[in-house]
Amino acid sequence: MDSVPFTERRNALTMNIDADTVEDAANRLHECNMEVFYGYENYKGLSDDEFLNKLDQLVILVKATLQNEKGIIVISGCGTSGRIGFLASTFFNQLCLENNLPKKYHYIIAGGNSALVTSVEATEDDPIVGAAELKHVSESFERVLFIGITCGLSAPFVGGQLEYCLDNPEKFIPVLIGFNPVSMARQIRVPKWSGDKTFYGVASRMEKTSGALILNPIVGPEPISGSSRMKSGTATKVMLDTVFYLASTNTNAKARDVIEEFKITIEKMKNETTDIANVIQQAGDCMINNGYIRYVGSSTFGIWGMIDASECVPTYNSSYDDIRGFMTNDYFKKSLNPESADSLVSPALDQSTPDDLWKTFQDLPPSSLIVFIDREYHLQKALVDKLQQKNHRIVWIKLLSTESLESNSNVQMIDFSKSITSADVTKQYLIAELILKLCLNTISTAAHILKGKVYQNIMIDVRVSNIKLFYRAIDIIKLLTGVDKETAEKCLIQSIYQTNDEINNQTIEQHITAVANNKDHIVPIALLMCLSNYSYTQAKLQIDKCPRIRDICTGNN
Ligand code: S6P
Repeated sequence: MDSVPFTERRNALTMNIDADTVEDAANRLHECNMEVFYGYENYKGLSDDEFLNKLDQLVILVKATLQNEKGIIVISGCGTSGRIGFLASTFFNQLCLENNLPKKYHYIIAGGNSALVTSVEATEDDPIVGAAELKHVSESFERVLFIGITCGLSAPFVGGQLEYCLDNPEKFIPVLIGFNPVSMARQIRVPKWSGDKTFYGVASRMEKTSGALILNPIVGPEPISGSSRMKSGTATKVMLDTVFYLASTNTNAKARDVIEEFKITIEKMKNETTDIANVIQQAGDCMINNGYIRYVGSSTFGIWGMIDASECVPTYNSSYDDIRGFMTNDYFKKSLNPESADSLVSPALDQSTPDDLWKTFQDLPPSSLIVFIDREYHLQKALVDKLQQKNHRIVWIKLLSTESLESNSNVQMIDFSKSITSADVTKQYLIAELILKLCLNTISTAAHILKGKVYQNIMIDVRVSNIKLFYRAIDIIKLLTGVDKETAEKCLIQSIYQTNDEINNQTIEQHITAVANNKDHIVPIALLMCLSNYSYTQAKLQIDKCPRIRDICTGNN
């Protein structure tokens, strides 16, 4: 167990979350969220003194870069890590403009803009592309503070960038954010990294390099194992917001003070557990009955909605339509890096007017659930009324809005506004964003649990779309069936290629490419092949008959 990285371990608090009541599930997820701040086992999470000192050092580096005319801060990551970097750079660039500074923050996400709201997981395995993108964005600057985020200390895309920084110390200061000790960094070689390099090699080199900074507090295993969009994503957001906030404002406060304020507010989310649990129940009922969930928001609140929705596709192999987020203004489009006109851009990037939204929502399946984020509930009242006439369920997440719910309304409100008491407007907004992230993660995660996509606390139906996920899938099959690694890998590969024959002549990269053309439940089929000694064809037939993946593992299929 000790060699399993913290970010891949199973959390003892959620071992049976798939059998919990919705209220208990909401409580368990909240307790896991608080581990980010209070720590896990003997580790102190974001309250660790050594870590907080390093965070204060980073504040000094950011401040210096903000004041340097030829300086830029580049934040990079894959999947959720890249999305959180994008949101931080968007928010703090806005603050730069308000402080009469040019935009000093630049984001890079593996897979480009479309990866912000769709799954482009395979790109995280490419260190060459990562380094080339960093070189490109930093070309016209003399000093670059590079912040590479990879929660598992594993993504080669970020590894290649850190290596490039280490090779060019006169220009770059490399900072690594992740949530494992360096000894647990990924040691697996990837085909595109020459000289047998690994992420572990780069992280070890950083440890020995003066001026390079590694920020890797241990926040403990994810509530759903490996789902780093949850706690690791939260910790990333808190760290970036704390550092950038302190560097942009005239204050004597230290990282500890700001993190404490985040912690106290997040703790208060517990007061809304009953309302959160009600919404989880409605979201679960909606998904079980093939309804859709929609989030409607504007500015960064709307972007958080789109991001939460899009992450369910790779995490639970859910369909693109199950949960989607919509923007009511063009804030998202305006925040994007310019890309070539022919680059793939998701339709979700478009903002929608109330009329557009009605056109899209009028054909929603019966009993769908529409979540209005903060001020959008009142701004879109005409749409709310039309949706209610069609008997859809309406949820209002109230954050900073000062309006109230009409009396006799049957809208389900979760009111966090009373917990957001910070006197500082910037901090109020950052805290509201964090609460929103946690609330949406809780709703979408728990709804998938109710739909049967999780067994104990394992996301069984994960899409095997990169090397990390390929090895995670093998571990899941081994753990749940007791077979050895070779058998697990053999069945997984047969399931990927949809064949009863053994495949021995393909590389891991080819396996990942083959996944892109396979819409099947790859891991559940492989699981059943191992559990019941079925051929691929037999297992596929069985899975097609049994919609609840959880039932395969409990023998109820
Ligand atoms: C996790 C999410 C993934 C990860 C991505 C990067 O819930 O689905 O997209 O963010 O794989 O992981 P890491 O460990 O490099 O931050």
